[in-house]
Amino acid sequence: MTKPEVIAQLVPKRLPAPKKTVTAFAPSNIALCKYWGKRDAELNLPTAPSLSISLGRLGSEVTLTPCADHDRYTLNGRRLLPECVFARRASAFFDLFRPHKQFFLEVVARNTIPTAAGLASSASGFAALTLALNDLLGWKLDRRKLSILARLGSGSACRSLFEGFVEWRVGKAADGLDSFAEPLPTRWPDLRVGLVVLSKQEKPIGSRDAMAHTRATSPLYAAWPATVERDFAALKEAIRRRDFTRLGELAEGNALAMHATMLAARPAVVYCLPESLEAMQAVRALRADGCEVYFTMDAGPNLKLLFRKPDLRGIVKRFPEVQVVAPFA
Ligand code: 2P0
Repeated sequence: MTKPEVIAQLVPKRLPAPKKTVTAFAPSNIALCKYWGKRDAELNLPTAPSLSISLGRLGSEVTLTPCADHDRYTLNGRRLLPECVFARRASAFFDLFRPHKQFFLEVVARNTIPTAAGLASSASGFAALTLALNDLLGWKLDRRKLSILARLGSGSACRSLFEGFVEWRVGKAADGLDSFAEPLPTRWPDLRVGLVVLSKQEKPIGSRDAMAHTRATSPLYAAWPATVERDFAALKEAIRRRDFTRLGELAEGNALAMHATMLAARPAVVYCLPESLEAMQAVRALRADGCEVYFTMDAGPNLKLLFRKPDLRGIVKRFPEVQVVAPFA
């Protein structure tokens, strides 16, 4: 199944004239139960479900304006070269939807989450682009369908269409029409996410390639889908019951299990730096001291902390640079 075949089932054929300019925003999301491995690389269909939390006002804002000759990109006030990864991937995404061959877009994007720190993923960017295209081209699609389209740009983008806790259904259909994200009903006002930036170095390998390499070569990968299924069900239950200890233990365990699959890949994929391990130990020491905090970590060396509002002071003392997000504020 190809992307155009899926899109033909979702996007209306008769559309109004495109608007002159539109702006859309989508939040970043942090997975508590990770997406790591695809059953279909063309459609970004996952091998297992995942569950994330969206970061409120931290994310990507994009303005799209039709223009002549070629696509143009500005990110945080700087022009991007058309060869850079984001520009190439975004233009390939636009290719799927251009009303005619000479239809190009001027993209002005602003990330409100630190890009240089490797915290901005493609998720909020592709979610915002999808929302903007829906408005610009007059598709009038609901969020579930937009979630499916955003997934074609980047898997984790399907979760950035929603606020709060979000699950991404694994689905089983070959066309992926049953693999979309949807929000969970639980709100948790005193939950906090802390972003701890430990390195601004470029990562050794992008998550798309690292994921495929892990799946293809890691002897530990065989255990991963079943681990995720269990963690996913338990996390949903912990969220429903607002059991923070269980949520933290599951999220931390799931992140470490994902990194274990990568460490066993041949050659290994190592995102951890000495600073990452030191921060993990610090989190555990805080916990032993009665400050209940957990970490999760994605395809990069930085940590994301999970804690509740009353523990903020202890965390800021140990991690003075932490950027704190209140996802339900
Ligand atoms: C996640 N990550 O669940 C996991 C945890 C990274 C580590 O989703 O190839 O950029 O575009 O579908 O979505 C990063 O993968 O990959 C990711 P593609 P994506 O957040």
